[in-house]
Amino acid sequence: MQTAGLVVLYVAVATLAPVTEAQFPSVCTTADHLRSKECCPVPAGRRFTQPCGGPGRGSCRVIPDGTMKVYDHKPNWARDDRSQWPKLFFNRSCACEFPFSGYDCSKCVWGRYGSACDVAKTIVRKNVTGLSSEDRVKYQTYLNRAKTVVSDYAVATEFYDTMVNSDGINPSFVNVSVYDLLVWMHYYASRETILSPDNDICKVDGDCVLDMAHDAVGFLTWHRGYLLEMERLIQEVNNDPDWALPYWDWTVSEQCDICTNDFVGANDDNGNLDSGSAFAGWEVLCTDSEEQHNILKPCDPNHRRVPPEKLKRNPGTQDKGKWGDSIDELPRKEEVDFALRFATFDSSPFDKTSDCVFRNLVEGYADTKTGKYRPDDTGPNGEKIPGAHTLHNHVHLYLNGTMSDVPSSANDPIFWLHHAFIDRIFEKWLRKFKPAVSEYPLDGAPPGHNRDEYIVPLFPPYTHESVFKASTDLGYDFEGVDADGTSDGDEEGNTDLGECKNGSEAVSVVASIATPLATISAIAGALIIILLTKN
Ligand SMILES: *[C@@H]1O[C@H](CO)[C@@H](O)[C@H](O)[C@H]1NC(C)=O
Ligand SMILES: *[C@@H]1O[C@H](CO)[C@@H](O)[C@H](O)[C@H]1NC(C)=O
Ligand SMILES: *[C@@H]1O[C@H](CO)[C@@H](O)[C@H](O)[C@H]1NC(C)=O
Ligand SMILES: *[C@@H]1O[C@H](CO)[C@@H](O)[C@H](O)[C@H]1NC(C)=O
Ligand SMILES: [Cu+2]
Repeated sequence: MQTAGLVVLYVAVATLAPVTEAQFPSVCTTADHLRSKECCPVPAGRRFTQPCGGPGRGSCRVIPDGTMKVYDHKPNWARDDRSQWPKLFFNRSCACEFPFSGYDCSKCVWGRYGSACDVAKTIVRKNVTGLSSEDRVKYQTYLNRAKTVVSDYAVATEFYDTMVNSDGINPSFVNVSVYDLLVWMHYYASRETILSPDNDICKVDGDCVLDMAHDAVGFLTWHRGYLLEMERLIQEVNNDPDWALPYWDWTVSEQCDICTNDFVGANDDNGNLDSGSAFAGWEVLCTDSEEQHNILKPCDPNHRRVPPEKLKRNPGTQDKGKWGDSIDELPRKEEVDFALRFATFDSSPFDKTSDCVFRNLVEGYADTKTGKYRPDDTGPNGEKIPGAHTLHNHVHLYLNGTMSDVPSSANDPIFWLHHAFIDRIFEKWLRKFKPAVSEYPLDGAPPGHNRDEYIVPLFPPYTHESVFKASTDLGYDFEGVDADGTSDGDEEGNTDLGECKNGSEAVSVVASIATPLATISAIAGALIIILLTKN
């Protein structure tokens, strides 16, 4: 009886959640598919008989090259499964005709809905402060459902060369819940360790981890694509195509005003979520630990700790000596306004050391008084002087818990609300400066961050360039942002750029070429984020 009940429940849940987006569709994770390198499923439903739906919907094609950059100077590069994403695994996928999309062309492009994708709709991301209690509860129940409903994407738990080698083909994929899929994706992009940090190569050049989502120019576009996927998944799992991700304006309060049980949850002095809060029972995965980083494998989402590892959050309690005097309070609106004065999106070397550019200010390695990158320093008496941990990074650290380990931070449901606000700041910048696409570097950025490289690990693949445009072209808008990027309460006329002149001391971003120095700083950047998040 009990078994039958479970089966019925599973079927019901599976019907509720027909499709999801991300690593590889489960149907493509068989030995045959890995052998042929083709992932072109026939969409479900009687009317479809051909891969990708056939004429009028989509066809199977060779995946166009991203820039196909080869980072030969990085010894691990050839062994990184994400290099030339996704072509190590698959070189053919569905090309869908407008307005269709998805791995089998059964979905719609951003901004289109309905079974024929003929309903155009712009959803609006709203300020959490103004949400009705009904919408707050929705956030809790919708994410909780995603935490249990099984995704139709499976994730890899081994490196490719362990699965496909001279011994044959042994697919190593596992099914995961929709929410855990998202956590896995963020982790995979940020930190796929190929060699142990103790390995000699790592000791020599520090090149063990390449972050394809942070610490470089792709930070804003990577997270934009990721949030779009998340929003769509939550809509689908909950059968609510009108749902939009809310944003948390953390500048309105010095302390976390949404860390209460009627939203993301209160916590005790040890950083444990209140047992009466909506996410108190959640187990975290892919967290920073010996097992995950030294076993030389991608994160296995089914690897659980005993006792279970739960979400942690302890806002405002972070060590000031380590992170700076302002770390016990949230960033201020003046800092956001300062970043938004910078017309230059990014500059060579397009990483965490870039001075006087919008992206590095928002991401949080540049000082929001001077505009310049500021690393940790040592004072005259050997004391540590914390570097800049501003805006985006500041909020992650301030929350002091799961959110402070950046690679696994998407475990915490507050992640999405924080990043929706970061995306809103990005949107204000896009509407204010209306950049040409050439403002985004074609070359010279760290691996995975260049304009026409694919956003790892989204599948089917799409590029950074494809989301470097107004959100209204991607089917969503923000409450309170008008067409030229202004909103209520914006300062007028202030042109203070700290130590940066004319918006930038930077060279033009167009077609810059990576210098050896850039490479070194990219490596240093990757290392520093590990140190930063490992504490
Ligand atoms: C795709 O991969 C298959 C299997 O390895 C190979 O036979 C084929 O030549 C590849 N096609 C392209 C266009 O790279
Ligand atoms: C969000 O709402 C709060 C409270 O009404 C307000 O103070 C704040 O300015 C709003 N933020 C944005 C970005 O509109
Ligand atoms: C994942 O679930 C699908 C659908 O139930 C199933 O066909 C597939 O074999 C599962 N994959 C793995 C790796 O368990
Ligand atoms: C919070 O910050 C303190 C001081 O840096 C640290 O000791 C503690 O481990 C952090 N984490 C949590 C969950 O409180
Ligand atoms: Cu991130």
